[in-house]
Amino acid sequence: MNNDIGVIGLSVMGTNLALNMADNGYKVSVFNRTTSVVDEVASKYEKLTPTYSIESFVNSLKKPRAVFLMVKSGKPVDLLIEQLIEVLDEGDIIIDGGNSFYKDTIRRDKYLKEKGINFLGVGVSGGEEGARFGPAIMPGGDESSYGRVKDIFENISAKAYGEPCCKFVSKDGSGHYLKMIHNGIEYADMQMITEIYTLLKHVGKMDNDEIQKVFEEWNKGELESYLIEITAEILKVKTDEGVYLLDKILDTASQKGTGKWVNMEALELGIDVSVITAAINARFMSSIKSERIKASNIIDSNVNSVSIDKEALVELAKNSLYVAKIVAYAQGLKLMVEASKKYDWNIDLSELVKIFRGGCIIRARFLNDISKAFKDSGEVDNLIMTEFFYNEINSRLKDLRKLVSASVNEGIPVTAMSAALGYIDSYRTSDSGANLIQAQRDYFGAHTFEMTDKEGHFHYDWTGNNE
Ligand code: NBP
Repeated sequence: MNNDIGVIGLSVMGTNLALNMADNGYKVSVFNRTTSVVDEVASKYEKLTPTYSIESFVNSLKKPRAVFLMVKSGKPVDLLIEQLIEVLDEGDIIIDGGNSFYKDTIRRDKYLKEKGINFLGVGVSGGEEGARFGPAIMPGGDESSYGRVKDIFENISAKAYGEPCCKFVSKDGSGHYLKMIHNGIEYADMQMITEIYTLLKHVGKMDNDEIQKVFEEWNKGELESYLIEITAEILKVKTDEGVYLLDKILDTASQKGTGKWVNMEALELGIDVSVITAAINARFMSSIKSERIKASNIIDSNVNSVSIDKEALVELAKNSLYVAKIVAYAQGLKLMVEASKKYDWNIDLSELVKIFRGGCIIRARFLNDISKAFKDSGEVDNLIMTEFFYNEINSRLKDLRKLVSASVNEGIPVTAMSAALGYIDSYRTSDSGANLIQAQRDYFGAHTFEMTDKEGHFHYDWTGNNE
């Protein structure tokens, strides 16, 4: 047998990716640790080649072999790599398409290089549907090995504006890093939409039907995105009893690891990703429902009621969401830029953001503007410093301010939107209060301070106790 590629891991993602590859004319071998799953898949889908051992799987592939792992991240990937090393030949390629932590990918890349095996760490986004009909793909690793699978990846990926949503990122862990950034932005986007929904409901006193129409309308303009689209869809659904399903769903949201990784990384690199952090914290808060119920009976809301006309509120919400969304993307992408400097990835963001235009959860019309803004601006420190986006922010920042202030007065938590406003205000402050922090540090720890009118580091005897 001389199959083009093999997929190990036949859960939701692996099976659908294998079928997507087969639909695109590739001959695909499949294997799964629990072999009854291979039987199930083989009985349903004749176009896949079932195999029942790692050896027969590997022998079914043409050389250099391309082995695509789509298994649970962490230990399973390392265990499979160990088994594969035994049976693969020099020059063969192992591809990890799961949600691996990028530091594991860097480690595995180095380890496999020593063994003569090539490795690609590939971010895949789009869930089950994306995997089956076109995901966004973020390949990282050895570029010449990528050449072996480039056509397969581009053909199975989503297409947007005539281009595949798949572009080579850079070496070692860069593809998984970009996927992690994608997930961080996804958390932020979901939270901000949720805050707007809550505001329209509680401050605007709008019912689901009215809110649904707002999101549907927004999806025709600059806010057009997958998450706005599905929100409009969700708001339509009624149960058999005729009540909105959304109103019956418990307000507790869980999470997996990638959001947490973004925060850990941001702390390590000293980058402010406050909107993403707020989104993750909001999920933590959501999960302590019983504590929240207790608190709601004890702590008064002390609101200052605000009266805003419904139409005006919708307009404020639209402009605010747009500005806050810019900040969320700016923060995530800034982290990517800093990581690129640290790991010498030399990435081109104007190209890489195009990956997100289709197939993935954060796909949005304004990614075209982001790509163009980076291209037009050359080297910029931050997305919000590109001419297109600072003009957009300047024309709508007042609305974000009004919306956040209305929410604060009404006692509605809009922690992600507030974080976006706080970020812009911090970023545009040329003269902050950090002089006091320098002074405090010097006071209690003799950490010294720098001055506005002199070069060097100084210490002052604040208490008069030092000799
Ligand atoms: P899961 O993440 O649930 O993993 C299940 C697969 O891992 C099964 O095929 C299972 O084999 C295999 N596996 C495990 Br668990 N331990 C193994 C081991 N020690 N050796 C070999 N195989 C082992 O599947 P998924 O939801 O399809 O996701 C696959 C990857 O894609 C994950 O990294 C996930 O984070 C990522 N991802 C998922 C989505 C999504 O929407 N689900 C989206 C994007 C990325 P078994 O049948 O023998 O237990």
